[in-house]
Amino acid sequence: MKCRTCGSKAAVNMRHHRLSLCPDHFLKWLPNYVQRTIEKYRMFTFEDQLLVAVSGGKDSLALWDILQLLGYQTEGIYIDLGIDENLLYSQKSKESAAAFADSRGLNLSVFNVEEMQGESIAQTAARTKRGRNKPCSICGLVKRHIMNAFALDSEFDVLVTAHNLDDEAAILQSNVLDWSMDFLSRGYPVHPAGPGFSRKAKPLCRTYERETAAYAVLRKIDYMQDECPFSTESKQLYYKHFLNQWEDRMPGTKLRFYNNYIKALDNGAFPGGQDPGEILSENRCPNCGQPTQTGNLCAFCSLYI
Ligand code: Q46
Ligand code: ZN
Ligand code: ZN
Repeated sequence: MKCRTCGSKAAVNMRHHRLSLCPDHFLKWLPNYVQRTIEKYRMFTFEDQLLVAVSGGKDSLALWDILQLLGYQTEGIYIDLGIDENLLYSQKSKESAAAFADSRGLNLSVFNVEEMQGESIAQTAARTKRGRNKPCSICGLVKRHIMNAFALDSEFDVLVTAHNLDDEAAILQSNVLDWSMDFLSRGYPVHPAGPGFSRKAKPLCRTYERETAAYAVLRKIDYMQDECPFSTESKQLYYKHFLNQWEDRMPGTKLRFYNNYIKALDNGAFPGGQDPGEILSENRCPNCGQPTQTGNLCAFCSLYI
């Protein structure tokens, strides 16, 4: 297999794009592809201050690297979830994120959930009804709340997350199987800012996970390779498994599934959903001030009060 651009030996074969590239040309191609995605969905501009959510894994570090190369103004946020039983998952991933930031002279703000809330994610999951057997649901809620609050307080223009195409296709698959019209109506990869909510964007929404992995390896990024021990309990993994089988038989399945969904969204196929950034209610959570539909405690504060 040869590089389409220079004819030398290809290192990455992307059957979904009918494109094979050598390391040098792949490392040029992916940032350009991400830039085209940013422009296509009008995610942000070079004037915006971006806050990049980093986990220490391949996707978020590859994304931070790409945004820097493209010339965007970025800082990082890392949330220490305290998932350290057996694997020292949080400790090791924090070290990867911090080493990456240090090596490039970038700012990384670190938040420790246990220090802030008095207990780790695993402890909250074990104590609360909402989290029992579902630490990921607690974890997602806590991460979103802390990142959103920091992005607003520090006046970042956009909170950027590293969800890739495999993540987005799996979420979409789950929402389609449930016909969750509410979620389906707000699956766009960029969400406008609203009262109490930061603008959010997902520049890797059309990038396959194996592309970010190849990029991280070829760029010699020292990322955290272990998976969170709770990830095996996530439904997403199950959907990813099936999507991978379809992709194998029919290259491009995930990309078509996602792109055509976004086209359907643009054509008004899933109306009526309310973006969290568009909660126009005057009601505020009495503890943290975040907008809520009812004026009672928000979902995050309810976990701890
Ligand atoms: S960190 Fe948190 Fe993930 Fe671990 S507990 Fe689940 S959501 S799997 S991205
Ligand atoms: Zn080449
Ligand atoms: Zn609250």
